[in-house]
Amino acid sequence: MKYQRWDLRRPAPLSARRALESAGLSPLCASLLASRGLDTPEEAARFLSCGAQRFHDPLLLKDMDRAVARIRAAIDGGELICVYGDYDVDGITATCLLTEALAGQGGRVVSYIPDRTEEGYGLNPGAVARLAGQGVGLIVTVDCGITAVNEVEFARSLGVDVVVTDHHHCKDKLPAAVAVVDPRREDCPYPFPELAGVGVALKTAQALVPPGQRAAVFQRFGELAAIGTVADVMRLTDENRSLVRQGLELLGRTQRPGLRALMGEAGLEPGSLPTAVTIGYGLAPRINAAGRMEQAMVALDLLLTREEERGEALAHTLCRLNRERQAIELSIYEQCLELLEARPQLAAPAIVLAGEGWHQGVVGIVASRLTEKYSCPAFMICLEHGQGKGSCRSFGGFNLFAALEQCAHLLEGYGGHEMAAGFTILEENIPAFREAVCRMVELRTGGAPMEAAVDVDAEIDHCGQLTAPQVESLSQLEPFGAGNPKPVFLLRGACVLSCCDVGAGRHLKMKLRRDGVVLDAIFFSANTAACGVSPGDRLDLIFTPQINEFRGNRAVQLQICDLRPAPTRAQLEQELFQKLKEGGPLSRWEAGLLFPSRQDFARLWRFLEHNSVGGGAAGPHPAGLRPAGAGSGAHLRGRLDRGRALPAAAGRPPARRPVGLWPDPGVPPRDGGPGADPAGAGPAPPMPPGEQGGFGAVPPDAAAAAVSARGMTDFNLVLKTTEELLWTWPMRDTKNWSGTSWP
Ligand SMILES: [Mn+2]
Repeated sequence: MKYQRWDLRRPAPLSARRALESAGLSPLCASLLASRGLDTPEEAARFLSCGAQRFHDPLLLKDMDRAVARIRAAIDGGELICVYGDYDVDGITATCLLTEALAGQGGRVVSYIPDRTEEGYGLNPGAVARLAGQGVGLIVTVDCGITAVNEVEFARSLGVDVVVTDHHHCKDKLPAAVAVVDPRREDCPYPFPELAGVGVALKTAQALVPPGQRAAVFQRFGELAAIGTVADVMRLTDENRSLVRQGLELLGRTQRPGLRALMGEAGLEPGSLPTAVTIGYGLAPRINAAGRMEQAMVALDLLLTREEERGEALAHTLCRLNRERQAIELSIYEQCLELLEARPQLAAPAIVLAGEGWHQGVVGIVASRLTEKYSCPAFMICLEHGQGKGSCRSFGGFNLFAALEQCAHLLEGYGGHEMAAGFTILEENIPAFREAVCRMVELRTGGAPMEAAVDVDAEIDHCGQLTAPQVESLSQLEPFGAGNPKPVFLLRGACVLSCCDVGAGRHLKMKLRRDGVVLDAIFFSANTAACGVSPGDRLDLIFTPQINEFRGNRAVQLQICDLRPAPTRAQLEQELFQKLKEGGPLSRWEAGLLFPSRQDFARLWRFLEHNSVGGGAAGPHPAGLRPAGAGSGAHLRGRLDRGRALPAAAGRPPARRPVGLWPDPGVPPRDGGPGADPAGAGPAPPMPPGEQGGFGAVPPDAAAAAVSARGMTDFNLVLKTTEELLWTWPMRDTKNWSGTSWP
């Protein structure tokens, strides 16, 4: 098992799913969106829409008017402007974007990206002085600058104005720049604070032109904005969703030779449409490699160049740098594993490691890998001459920026986001820093180890839902990423028909069956031995459904995220009963499973009639059953009597059963019929072979038979479950009662 916890979202009410379906969404999409809280057609439509109307007015950004005025003046006055960026993908794309945009407006522009090792992140006095010496009159920052209070002051003293555009968290004091554009400023009225650095750069470029020309600016730079936004792991909702979705289309037909060559190197077939995954796993690591290996300008040149051959050569160089980066990363990662295995006390509650000679550019990725392996936040510090430069990655929602803020007295500097941040620290402060960080993590978790958890969107009621058109319909939710994760569904009790290892034993391939439907499944980076899976096993699994194209055949394939043995029916019923008692929500499938069958109920009824009527309690009681009269039996009887009496009183024939209360196994899901199924209880799940057919002959002790046939451990459980369900599920809705034969 990869995750200690599968967090199944609270199932959405059936009515919400129905409403989304009648608005034209497929049942699979509807169940996904509804369980993510987008449970009205209006909200779903607002989320899904990604047209131009989603772009907000750039002038809503605080200070944008001042930024535009100063940049305009520089362009008109022929001043030399420097676009000052950053060495990560967001920073590089932002630099390219604003450099081209200002040049396109007739500006004299140079670009500057600081060296990661020599200079570090953000504005620095050395660079400012050099730029001033080159005659730069205006520095426009992208993806940095929001904390550069002293550097902006210094630039002013040299007669250089600064316009800050950034998207990082603001500290108490803002730099005294001509303009400070940052959607995260508290006094910024912009409706969407989650833009990437490149998103803010795009907004600046758009603000420089009249409103009628802003769409054209997007056409020209949209692919850059999409790359930086995805690479910086921004939330892909609201404006970012539109920006990335449309930007990906532009990326597919980009005229930048470098990007085209890089997509080729990353294995994207010519003519196929890039996705957020293409960026996240194909383009971003290669562009990032340049900055990590102190050659960020290679990546900037790759984006800027208009020459085919040069684009190809630069793409080649980036791939080489990326391979070098991978080798260095592996060596540091292995050093860390060795250390953590030798001293396990260092691996919890937070990892804080420091080392000499570590490569500053790759420790952040090593930190990511450590958080995954050890399920806790990781802080990696590169030491040199008593000075440490750190990169950290979060786990389990621990807010890094807030943590660093609280440790500010131990740090020389810090900045970043909740999930990823950087800091500088003196070597002598590291022990105190480690202690402080560990205490903060412990405070958050209450001392318990952090668990690897995964959010599961919804449970599959019936595998008949997993058809190719249904699965294809999920693509309208793309692009997936932060804030809009890939759909993950839960399937319980799938039977393994066959399984084998593929890809040199690295991946597990299976054929599964449930509800009479056979499905292909693949579990990457897992095999039969590691999972202990063999044919005939019953599994619970979480997965993302995909379409697998093979020799022109399009078939549904489940890409498994995690799996575990399915509990036995008896275990499951106990578990579900507990959940029901505690007031937890039941999915359709769970309710179907828990509801006593019609036969169970009949036997129970007869048992109560024979043993409980009159309070005399004649006859033997099965183990644990309370004498009738005062116990649950009496409640149940009263409830059943009321239920029985109502339809008759309304002048109908005596009720047979409430629709949906005792779904017969094997009945297809009742997905039609508005108004039916008020309790949301679907059909009972199929019983595994061997557990079926226990209801044929009625033995003398019917109650005991019901117990053993359902696998319930004692009669009391049947009784209590029935009673609990009668009270919990809406039986009030008597209009659906029909038929005649109560037992
Ligand atoms: Mn950024």
